[in-house]
Amino acid sequence: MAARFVVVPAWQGSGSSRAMRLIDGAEAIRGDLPAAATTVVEIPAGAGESLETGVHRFSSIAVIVEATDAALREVSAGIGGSVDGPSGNVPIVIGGDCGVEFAAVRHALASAPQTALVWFDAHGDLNTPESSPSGAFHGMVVRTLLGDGPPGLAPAPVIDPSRVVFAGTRALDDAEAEYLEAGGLAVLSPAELADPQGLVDAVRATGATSVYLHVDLDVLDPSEIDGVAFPEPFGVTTAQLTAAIRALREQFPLAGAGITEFAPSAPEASVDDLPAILRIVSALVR
Ligand SMILES: [Mn+2]
Repeated sequence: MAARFVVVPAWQGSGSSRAMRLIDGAEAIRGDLPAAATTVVEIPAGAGESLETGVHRFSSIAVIVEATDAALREVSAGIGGSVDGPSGNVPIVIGGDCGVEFAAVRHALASAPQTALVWFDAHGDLNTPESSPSGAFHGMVVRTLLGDGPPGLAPAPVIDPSRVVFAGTRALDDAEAEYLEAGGLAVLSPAELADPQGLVDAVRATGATSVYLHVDLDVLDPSEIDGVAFPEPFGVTTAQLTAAIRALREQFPLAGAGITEFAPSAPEASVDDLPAILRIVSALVR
């Protein structure tokens, strides 16, 4: 597999008052990636306006979606170098907040509609603009991909709920929990990831022929990573996460992947977390 990195230092989708730390996080990861295989997407400097969508900073988010989409098209077309060669590139998106995954998953589904979306995340990101307590787009990404997002962010195609597998998810808003239960979506707790076979079986049961792997770093236990804005206790270890990624990659071709939500308290603080993050990168591309 030829991987190419698309760095999207977006912060406008985050509900954190310290969202701009995500810019430092993206830059810190970028610094350890091979420059010849990395594209950086330019992000609007401004916060943007909601434009009555119910999504905080929607105007900037829409611009970021289009800029990311353009970069992904170039990468998939084989323009520019990659880790292993010039063509057949699989984009690995580096956030930024989880909102960057909307364009990335949409792009993957457009060429590989039989893809399962594995959402390694402490959170469900299943709010609608109406149900969201914060108005932050990063909490609406999966629901937007399922077709219930703000007007103007249309997935093409909509992903079927039976193709979504949540992994390590342990913090849901009430409306998200109701939606999950009513829709029968697959959820594996952190404890259920101790043996990766359960996750492989869950993805196999979707009938998918490829996988998109979303990693919000808050899927990790807070003892494993400092630089996340929304830490949740009782997460997975880095070793469990990378073992799960490798087990999935042995069974399914990778349609795309993303690593999101790295928000170190200061640029120099990123060194503590980068070894774990680079182990995850390595599991995704090697
Ligand atoms: Mn999260």
